[in-house]
Amino acid sequence: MVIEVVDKQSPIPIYAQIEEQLKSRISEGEFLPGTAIPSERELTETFGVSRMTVRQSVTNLVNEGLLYREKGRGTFVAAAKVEQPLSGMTSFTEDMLSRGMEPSNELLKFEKRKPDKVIAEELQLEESDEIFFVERIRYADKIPMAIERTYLPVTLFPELGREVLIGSLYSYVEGSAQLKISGAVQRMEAALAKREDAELLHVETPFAVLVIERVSKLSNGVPFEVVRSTYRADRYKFTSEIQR
Ligand code: 16G
Repeated sequence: MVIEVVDKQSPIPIYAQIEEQLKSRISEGEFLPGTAIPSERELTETFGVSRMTVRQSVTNLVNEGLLYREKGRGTFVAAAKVEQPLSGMTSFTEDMLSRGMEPSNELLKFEKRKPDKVIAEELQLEESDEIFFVERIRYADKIPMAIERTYLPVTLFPELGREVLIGSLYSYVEGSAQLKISGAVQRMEAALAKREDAELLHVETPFAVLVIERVSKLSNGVPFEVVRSTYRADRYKFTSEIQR
């Protein structure tokens, strides 16, 4: 095994030096996603430091999302996060395909119902109108990435069926339904996953998520969907280009 050195005279704290070394071993591919890093005891020996120091370094990397712990099994290297630009209006299917990942969906609910007040307002409907409520778990390479709850006016998509929702909603809207999507307003906030959502995403609570709400419009200005998406914060980061 490589004997790692820490410089005890350096102004950089020892735990930070260990963090850096572990990070570069991850980025150089020595520790691959899904594989275990050496145990705390082994790291204590290789670095010649206290267990407390090693634990501090590992905890910082866990908090950064580079490593994850599994009870009784050890500490593992996390897969790199999906980096999602916030500029274009893309669909989940497009996003994953463009990264060479395989998208798939689990359709949990597909129901016709009356909208509540907020959804009715956002979709510019009456509370007596009907909407489709769709709940899907969205996977990339079979890993659950997000839970998506979508509200769609029935009048716009009278033919909508389960087979569509197992694939891409946007290709249906722009394909068979022959409608033109023009843009959306989005809000994003950080939250802790609700117990139900944590279970669906196969993660342990407390678990950080990013919640995005999107209200999307057609080219004629008519809102066609309200979507609330709960993304795993350990799998996603969002980027935006800004100008001054
Ligand atoms: C994205 C959109 C969502 C849209 C879905 C369609 C965000 C925050 N949300 O998840 O609004 O309904 O894509 O995806 O980006 P699909 O065409 O793959 O079904």
